[in-house]
Amino acid sequence: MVKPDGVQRGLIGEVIKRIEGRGLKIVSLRMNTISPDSAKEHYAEHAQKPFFNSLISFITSGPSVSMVVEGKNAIAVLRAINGATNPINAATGSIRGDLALDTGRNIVHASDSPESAKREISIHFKESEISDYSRIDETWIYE
Ligand code: IDP
Ligand code: MG
Repeated sequence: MVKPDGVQRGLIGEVIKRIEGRGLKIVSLRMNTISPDSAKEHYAEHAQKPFFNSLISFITSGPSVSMVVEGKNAIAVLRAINGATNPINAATGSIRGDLALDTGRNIVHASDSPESAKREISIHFKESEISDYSRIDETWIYE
């Protein structure tokens, strides 16, 4: 997900470029302003954290771009593309390491396990909105 700060800062293309360039496949994509109910469901694991209310108001404050991304080790690779949660710890070369300074404005979200990916995808997308296709360069990305 490109969070509202990423959209406002004109970084949608920058995020997508890094995902596509790595060889990961975008199989669904949408811009919308997430509803408070969906946001609370999405971030349910953080409901007891002190930053929960500000996180929910931030993530629902304007349009964000949600994607479903597939590929070999997609979760680990995408989280490395994003970088550590706190940008101060994010490697240079990652999105957060190159473009962010504050944990509460860290531009992107990515699921942290296959189970959370399944759960989060079901909050943001219908099955019929996910495309099943091959990229023409797959034989040059995968051995
Ligand atoms: P992640 O986005 O790297 O998976 P999580 O620990 O799952 O990180 O936290 C979800 C989001 O909540 C973070 O991306 C960040 O926007 C926000 N967040 C996490 N910890 C803090 C904090 O200590 N202060 C403010 N916001 C936080
Ligand atoms: Mg997380």
